[in-house]
Parts: sequence; C-alpha cells; structure tokens
Amino acid sequence: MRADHISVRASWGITAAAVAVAAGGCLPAGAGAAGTAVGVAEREFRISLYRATVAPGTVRFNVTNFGEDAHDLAVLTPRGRLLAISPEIRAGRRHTLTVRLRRPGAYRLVCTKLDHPARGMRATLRVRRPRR
Ligand SMILES: [Cu+2]
Repeated sequence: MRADHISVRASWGITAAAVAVAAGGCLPAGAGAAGTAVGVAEREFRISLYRATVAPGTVRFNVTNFGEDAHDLAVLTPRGRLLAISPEIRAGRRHTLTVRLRRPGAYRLVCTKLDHPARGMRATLRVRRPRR
C-alpha cells in the first residue's frame, strides 16, 4: 500500500522525508494541525492520489504532470464549491497546492482543462473525522 510505503520512508532518520515529518508533513494520524502531504500524479486522462484519506487540516497536494498535455488541479468541497486551483502545469512539471480541508467528507479533485474531467481526470479525497 502506498501510504504505508510513505510512512516507512519517513521513519528513516535524517532524510528529506524526516524533515517533512518534523514539519508535520507525513504523520499518518493526528497531523491535522500541521498538515498532510498528498502526492498527485496527472496524465491523460487520469488523476492518481497517493493517499485516499487524510485527517482534517492543511493538505499539500504535490502534483506532478506525467502526461504530455498541460493540466491543472482544482479542489472542490463535497458540495462542489471551488476551494483552490493550481496554475496550468505543463508536461513534466510539478506544483504544490496547499488547501485547508476542515470538514470530513469527500472532496473532489479535477483537471479543469477542456473535456479532461469527462475523460477521466477526476478523483476523490476523503477527509475522515478527527480522532479523539
Ligand atoms: Cu487535464
């Protein structure tokens, strides 16, 4: 499972991943206040998330365009309100989009270019209820 893989790497000591953990980046639980990183791979015509679920709080979407066309990434609330949108990300480029997702629910991620959502560039990220 990819999320486990990320966690294992993050436990390695003095690495870039460990620095991210120190900043609250990769903690799997209770990381709501400091934030969670979510890798996003875009290509024609698919959006793949490296985590399906996060805790409520700040989420950093690390988007990489592995395709040949330009894409973007928009984050919508479960009700469809636009929260944030990246600039156009050209082929082979990366962009980090930081968004606060406070409430539990199924947030929608789409590429807004032309007919890309209809062709499959859609994904769902679940924000789970806070653990007590
Ligand atoms: Cu696209």
